[in-house]
Amino acid sequence: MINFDCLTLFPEMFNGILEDSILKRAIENNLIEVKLHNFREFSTLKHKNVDDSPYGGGAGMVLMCPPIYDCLHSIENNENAHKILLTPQGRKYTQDVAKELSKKDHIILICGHYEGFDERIRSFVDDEISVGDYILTGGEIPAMAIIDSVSRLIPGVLHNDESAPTDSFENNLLECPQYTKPFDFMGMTVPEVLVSGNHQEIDKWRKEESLKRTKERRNDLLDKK
Ligand code: 4G0
Repeated sequence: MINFDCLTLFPEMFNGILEDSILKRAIENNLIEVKLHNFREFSTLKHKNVDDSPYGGGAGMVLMCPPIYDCLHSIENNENAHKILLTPQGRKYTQDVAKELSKKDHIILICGHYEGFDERIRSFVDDEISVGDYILTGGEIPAMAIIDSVSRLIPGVLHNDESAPTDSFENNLLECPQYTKPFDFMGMTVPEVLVSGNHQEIDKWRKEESLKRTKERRNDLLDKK
């Protein structure tokens, strides 16, 4: 069981992934728990502001410390949780990071908006993560990417043939081409080896195609091997 707590100004944004069949079932089966906390509720200011203009001047707004600090400390056992700030300046998120996080039992995700956080917020957390080199309007989509990718690594979350260990990236290789019925689609047929029944040949073909595809598209992954 992993417990996710998510600090966000837009908790409704998470409805989609939490109502999706796989994560919904994981929640129902007590394999994960996701709690959303709107830190605006912790603002003590008259208009419930959570941001202000930057010291030193300049455009944009900066998320202030007090609402995030108080929201964080309202979470039971927050001192033992792995606390993550979602920021374009964080360490880059990969399948290896997902695996590392899947071993935690309590993860707190802090989603910011605006132009960024008051620098002192960084001292509240254990980790800063970026899901890639691009800017979003908030940290919610990165938080959802983490909740989804970590949850599917928890034993029992995936059923069927979607078993995680054979996935791409698990072995730093892209998957080989895959085919299903019909055998002939508008003249495009399935490689004969796949219908040969020779499992040794099939395994060999898949390994070669996987390597070929990784070389063509993601040579950087081969350096990691
Ligand atoms: C903090 C994460 C948060 C600072 C968050 C923006 C992309 C990512 C945010 C900023 C995010 C990512 C300085 C623009 C919210 N966008 N790549 N937006 N700045 O993980």
